Amino acid sequence: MKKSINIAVLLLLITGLFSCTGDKSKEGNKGALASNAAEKVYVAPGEHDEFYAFISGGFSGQLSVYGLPSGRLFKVIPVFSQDAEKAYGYNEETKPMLNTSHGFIPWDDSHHPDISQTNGKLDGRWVFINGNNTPRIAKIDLTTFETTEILEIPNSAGNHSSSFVTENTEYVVAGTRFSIPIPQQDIPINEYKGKFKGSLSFISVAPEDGNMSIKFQLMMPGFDYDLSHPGRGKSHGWFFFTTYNTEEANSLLEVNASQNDKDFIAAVNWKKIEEYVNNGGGKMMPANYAHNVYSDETHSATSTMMKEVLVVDPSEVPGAVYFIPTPKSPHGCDVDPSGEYIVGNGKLSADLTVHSFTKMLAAIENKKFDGEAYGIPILKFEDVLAGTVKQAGLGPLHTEFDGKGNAYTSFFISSEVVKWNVETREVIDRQPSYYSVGHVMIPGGNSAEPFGKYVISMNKITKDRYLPTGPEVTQSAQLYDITGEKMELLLDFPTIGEPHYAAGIPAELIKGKSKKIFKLSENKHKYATISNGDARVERDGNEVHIYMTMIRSHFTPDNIEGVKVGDKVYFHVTNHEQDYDVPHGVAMIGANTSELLIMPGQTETFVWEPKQVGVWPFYCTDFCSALHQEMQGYVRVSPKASDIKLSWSLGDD
Ligand code: K7E
Ligand code: CUA
Repeated sequence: MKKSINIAVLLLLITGLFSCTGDKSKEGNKGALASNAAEKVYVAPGEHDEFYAFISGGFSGQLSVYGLPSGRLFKVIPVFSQDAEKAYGYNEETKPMLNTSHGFIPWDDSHHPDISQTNGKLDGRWVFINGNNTPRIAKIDLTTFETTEILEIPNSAGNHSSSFVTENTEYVVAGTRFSIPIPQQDIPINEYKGKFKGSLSFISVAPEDGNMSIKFQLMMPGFDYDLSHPGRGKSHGWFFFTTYNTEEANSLLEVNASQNDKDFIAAVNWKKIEEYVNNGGGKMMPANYAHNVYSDETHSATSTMMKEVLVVDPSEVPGAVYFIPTPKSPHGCDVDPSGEYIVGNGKLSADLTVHSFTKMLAAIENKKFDGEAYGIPILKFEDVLAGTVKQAGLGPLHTEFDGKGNAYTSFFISSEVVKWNVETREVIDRQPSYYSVGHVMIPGGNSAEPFGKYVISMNKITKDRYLPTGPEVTQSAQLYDITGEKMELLLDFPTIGEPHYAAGIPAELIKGKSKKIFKLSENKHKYATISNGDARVERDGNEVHIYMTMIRSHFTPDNIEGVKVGDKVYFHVTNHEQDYDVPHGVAMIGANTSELLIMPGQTETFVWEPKQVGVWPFYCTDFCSALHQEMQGYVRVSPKASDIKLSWSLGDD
């Protein structure tokens, strides 16, 4: 008896040990732990996720919306790139959104979404995101999840230290990555040093409607401005920017911009500059940049070219800008929820540098400077330093906070997320990421009140994590539970484009405000057809305007004659449905554009230039009812010289 008990205990121990070592060797993604993790990310069919995550689409130029913890993709919001699925940038209404001083630019590289705030807390009204390539800032309305405003940034190039908001969304900030001649001019590249400048733009956001306009641009020395974050709480009124290439090299930066042991974090007292500007400071400079606004009333965008911008020379505003030396080409620049600590992650450093806002103010007060750069005082490293996190990992990039006194830093080279205590700067935990993490994100992590339940890492490389799909494999995010002392990896999920930063928010804060339909009675589109009796076709020279309506399951009209080869045919189509989730689509054979996907109560337009005589069909592209396949029509196209009169009909009328 005694013997058999011992054997049973031994068996238990052995199996226990086996499962334990088994778990370790497979990084805890199999067996009992996996089912525990599965439970934590499982959102039962019909149930809702706890958080929305807005993940940048990187080189797709878009913004994707995921649910957390499930990792389910809800929507890809077109921002800077044309999207045939939603007709964004293809229909006449949204083409102006992609207008710039370089003309129609149908693509960009989007990196950093940030959600609007009130009193340092997420308010869930808008998401802002930057376009790096042709510098732009976009605003997405969180009642419709649609891009409603895009502002081009003049005097900027590689708009990377963007788009971060101050604690009452007073400003969304956009900083240039590349310095350039300002104004642009034809000069030798090797005259970079001293002649090129970097601009930091402060874009005011109107409290009621969110309208963006550039309040001022700060003309900074010719460094590269990499990332930025606002002060908050005690440091509200300040903004911090990491710089690299303080060497001001213009070639082989890999070597030439890694000479200085320390670059800078630029600390900008924007309140001081705001005051200076409000009192008439700064200079108006000629410029040319697009301001594009979409209206939910007219369902159309307009593009206006702006002709000047207010620029400020920081050396003319004493006390407005200081440089804080920060080791080794810092990338991330992150401020903790209290506003006291500014973390600079030197890409080439093993240690993390944590600066103290209080010490910075004291050093400024005592005028303890270590020289200046282009008239901007340089503080002493030791005077501002709160401390370092020693040997935390390799290749630190970005830091996010959980609101419970902990920070989470991503390490690109050692491919891990490291948790450390903000006050003591001791490392608490480290978990591998698969592989080579860029940003990390905690919902509300860039606010005074983070929701420290999950962190997601956004990874650059996936290799063996998914089924192979040829040479190009998906980018990926990973979800970790951070409610305990140790982080726990719960889930991998693929992302669109290259995910850089993301912004997360509790679903409760926005889901109740989500728009369900557009009221037909409030449709102010110039070409809307509100009543079926007004459906018609009009000719104006070689332009033909079709005023069409759609409802389950027909178009009015659906037979059109009298169109000729060489005409420019505008389909202005209004969806008469007033029920949630009943869009109709419309597509025309041979149209050199995308389909339209029209929401209830909305009007959209596409242009068709028929090139061949015949009778050509159009149809609804969205399976809208049992008789969706019957939702179709014809346009008769006659020769150019034909005298067939315009006519239109539906059924027998
Ligand atoms: Cu580190 Cu563009 Cu924020 Cu990517 S950036 S990772
Ligand atoms: Cu309307 Cu299908």
